[in-house]
Order: sequence, then structure tokens, then C-alpha cells
Amino acid sequence: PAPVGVAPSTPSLFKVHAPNVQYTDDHILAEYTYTNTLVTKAEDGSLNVEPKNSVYHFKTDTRIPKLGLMMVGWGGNNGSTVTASILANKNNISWRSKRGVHHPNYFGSVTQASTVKLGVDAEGNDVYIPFSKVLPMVEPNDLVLGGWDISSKNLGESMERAQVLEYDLQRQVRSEMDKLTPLPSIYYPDFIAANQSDRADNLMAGDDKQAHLEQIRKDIRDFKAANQLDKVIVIWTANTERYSEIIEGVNDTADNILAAVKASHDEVSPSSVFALACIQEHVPFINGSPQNTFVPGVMELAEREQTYIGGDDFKSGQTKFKSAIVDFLVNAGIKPVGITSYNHLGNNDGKNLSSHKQFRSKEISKSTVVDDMVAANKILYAENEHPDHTVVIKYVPCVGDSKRALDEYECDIFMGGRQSISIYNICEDSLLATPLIIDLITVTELMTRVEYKTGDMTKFSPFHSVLSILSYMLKAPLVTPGTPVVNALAKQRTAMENIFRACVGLAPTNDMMLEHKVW
Ligand code: NAI
Ligand code: DG6
Repeated sequence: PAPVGVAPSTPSLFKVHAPNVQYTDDHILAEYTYTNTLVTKAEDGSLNVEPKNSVYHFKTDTRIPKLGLMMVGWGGNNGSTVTASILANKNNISWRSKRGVHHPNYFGSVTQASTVKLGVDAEGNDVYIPFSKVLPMVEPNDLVLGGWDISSKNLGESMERAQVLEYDLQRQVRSEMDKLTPLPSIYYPDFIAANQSDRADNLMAGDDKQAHLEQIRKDIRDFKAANQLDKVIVIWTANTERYSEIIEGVNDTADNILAAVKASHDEVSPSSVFALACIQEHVPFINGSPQNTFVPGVMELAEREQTYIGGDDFKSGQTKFKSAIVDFLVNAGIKPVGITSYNHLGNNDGKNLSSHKQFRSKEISKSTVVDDMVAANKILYAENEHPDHTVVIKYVPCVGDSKRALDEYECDIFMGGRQSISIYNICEDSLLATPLIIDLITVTELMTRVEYKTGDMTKFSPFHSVLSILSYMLKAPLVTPGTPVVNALAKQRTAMENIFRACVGLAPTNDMMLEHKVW
């Protein structure tokens, strides 16, 4: 098979014909009226409601860059699965299992395998197009891959160690995978489980954190130059770290954390060093694990440098389901009073999470996921009332990457009745996470090409550094300080879809179908 990474193509499936939309050689310009409803409380407690319209101008660069994806933890289950599956898709490699012949796909990726309603035809029938065709986006097959790992195994060996993909597929991509080797990385043993020490044989020299940060910056620049890339995005898909302590004077401001790196302070984690290096290189950095990489100092630096960050923790299976089912239950007027989530898995992620401090990071990100849905319904829940919510993770080596998730939703229903819903989900974890990585990267890249302007602004500006548009793919979405977190899956998808639509001057999707409801 051909190696990963070729010159990208430019898709264009439709054109909007409207006075508020203009196409130039390199841009789509759209004037968009954002409609919201302002609600204020009067002294007597009554609510005043005022429709609000604000005009936004969006400018989308339609030139698709040659994009590099650098993964921290490239040799892990996710990293090796992303790499092998892109190779399989790019080279259209089919493989056999006992169930027959399989063909490559990007199932599980919202951008690559789901559709959005563009509009209706003359008969009033819905017209759908691929999500990835609303705006020009990078094709995953065109990504150039690279990255770091503390384990020296090449990608072929890593894929074999991961035990995720069928042997017949591994066999066919093996020679290409063997040519790919992760760069040495940084290992501060206090941040990940002690049981990971035996794979740490590919390390940057010394313990000077400033030197490490500079090496990471150089690695990014070298990778970009060697592959003649227009842009690079870095994603953390390495082991879950423990939480960093937030210490005044150390990681609470941008200047303090930069000084703390210079002083090689113990409380600066590897993931924060990677994030800082990316921010200084103006390369977007996404955190796919749950730890608090984005301590206040890192957030402040990203804002100061106006460069994109996103996180935290891929929302792949149990939590994705939870953020859909609890939304459904609460919106149906059914009251979940208890959510009990067990899961066991036997991959290296499970091994790392068998250590308490790393488990705690995961427990936090898995537990915050229903807060907004509960807070939205004051008929079901009193102020500060929450369902009992328990998360248990156990390491069971024999099941490998095939995670077993058992969930019980205990609900109060009509007239004192009870409904217990049990869910048992079995799935290769990395086959759920890989498509999310594709989405995170392609949407982030798109956001680097979209700018906006409102009435009082003299020139176009990039969006806020914190990419909350990525929330759909993440368990504990990072948002700008003071912004409400949205966890409900359908709302997250709608936000992404409607922002895409706004960029081509189209109104938000609605399912009113008024034309079919009137005479
Ligand atoms: P894995 O353990 O197979 O891979 C992690 C890789 O990171 C390993 O190869 C390890 O050697 C490497 N590593 C550890 N510290 C490093 C450092 N400082 N620099 C560079 N490399 C380092 O784990 P897997 O399954 O690939 O998951 C990766 C991360 O994604 C984990 O934190 C996991 O919790 C998170 N995640 C995974 C999901 C899934 O469905 N697979 C979903 C949600 C999150
Ligand atoms: C066990 O919970 C291990 C974790 O790393 C998860 O597999 C991962 O975070 C995915 O979680 P979820 O809840 O989206 O399935």
C-alpha cells in the first residue's frame, strides 16, 4: 500500500443562491442572522421575554490544507488503530474474518458516516448530504500521521500488541506500519500508573522540562517541514494522567506556568508541557484523556496566543449512550434517580486506570455528564437535587480491548411507579475512539479556516480559543470560563450542524415541516 499522506482534494457538492451568500475563488462569505430569546425576571417573579437578533458575518477559507496529525501516545491502541485504519481506507484494503469479507469504512465518525438535511426538494422531500460536505473539509485518507510514544515499538508491533484489528487486515498493512516509529517522548512517572514503567523505553533525555518543551516544538516544526505540510494538529491519546494540583504561583496563570516549566516544577504534567509547546507553535492541541491538562495557566496562554485548544476525554461508548439516554428520559418527563455504570476492560488503558489516581481522573469526567440535563428540568428535580451516580472501572486482562459496559438507569415514573433500564454494551474500545479522533481533527482544522465578524468589529476574527464546538466528541467538554457546559448529545450535534450551516448562510435545521401540516 501507498504510505499515509497525499495531496488533498477539494469537494464541492452544492452552492447556495441567496443575497446573503457570496463565493470568491478562495472563500465563502455569509451574512447570518442569529436569533435568540432573552429572558429576564421582573421583580414580581414574572418572566419578560424578548426575541434578539444579531448579525454575524462568516468567512470560510475553502482551500483545504495538507494536514499533519501528530498523536501523543501514537503507539497505543487508539494511535495504532487510527493509523492502520486510515491505511486500509486509503488503499481500499479488504480483509477476511470468519464472518466473510470486510471493507474499510469510517463508521462511527459523525463527519464521515452521518448525513445532514440540506433542505427539501420541490415535492417537500428531505434532501440529505454527507456531514463532511456542508463545508470543505480535510479527507481523513489525506492526513499525514506522526507522533510520540514512551514505548519504542514501531506501529506494526504496536498494532499487534493492541489486538484490536483482525489478523488478515494487520497482515496487509504490516509492512507500511513497520516503517512508522514514534518519536521519543517525556515520561514523568508520577503522572501515570506505576504499572506503565515497563513500556517506557523511548524517552527524551534528561529531566529539564523547558528542554522537553523546546524539543516538542522542534519535533512539530521538523514534521511539518519533512512532510511539506500546511498545518499540524496535535492530539493527546496517551495514558490518562492523575490530576495536577492547582497551585498559586505555579500553574494558575500563563506567566507562572511558563516559569514553572523553566524551573522543572514537579506539578507540571507531560500533557501540559505538550499543550504549552503546541500553543507556542500556534498548533491546535486536543486532549482525548480526562486529566486537567488545561490548568488555568494553560488556558490563559491559549487565549493570549489566540490558538485553539479542545478537550477533554473522548466520549466513545458508555458516556455517549448516557448523554443520549438521560436527555431522552428527562425530556420525556421521566426522572432518573440512580445511574450505576460498571465497566471492565483488559487493554493497557484499563491497566493504567487500575491505579487509583488515574481512575479518579476518569471517574470525574464520566460523572459530570448529566448535570446540564438534570438542571434543565425543575419539575423533576429540586434545586441541587441529583440522581445517585456511580462509576466503576475494573481491569480484566482477558477481555482485551473489548470493553464490557453495564449500566442501570433507575427511574421514577407516573404515580410512584419505578422503571429500571439495564444496558449491556460490548465493543472494542479503540474502534469507537478512532472515528472520534478523525472528527476532532477534521472539525478542528475546519475551524482554523473559519472567521467571524459582528457589527461592531472592523475585521474578521478567529473563534474563541476554546473549541466548544467539539463537545459532541468529548466527555467533559472544555468551555470558555463562565460558559454553560452542554452534555446532551443531540444538542451538541445540532450545535455543530447549525454552525456549519451558518457558515454557508443557511438557517438552523428545524423539524417543523410546516408545509406538510397546513392546507
Ligand atoms: P493505550 O494505553 O493503549 O495507549 C496510550 C499510549 O500512550 C501508550 O502507547 C503509552 O506508551 C503512551 N504514553 C503514555 N504516556 C506518554 C507520554 N507522556 N508521551 C507519549 N506517549 C505516552 O490507551 P488507548 O486505549 O489508546 O487510550 C488512550 C487514551 O485515550 C487513554 O487516556 C484513554 O483513557 C483515553 N480514552 C480512550 C477511549 C477509548 O475508547 N479507547 C475513550 C476515551 C478516552
Ligand atoms: C473504561 O471506562 C476505560 C475508559 O478509558 C473508557 O473506555 C473510555 O473513557 C470510554 O468511555 P465511555 O464512557 O465513553 O465508553
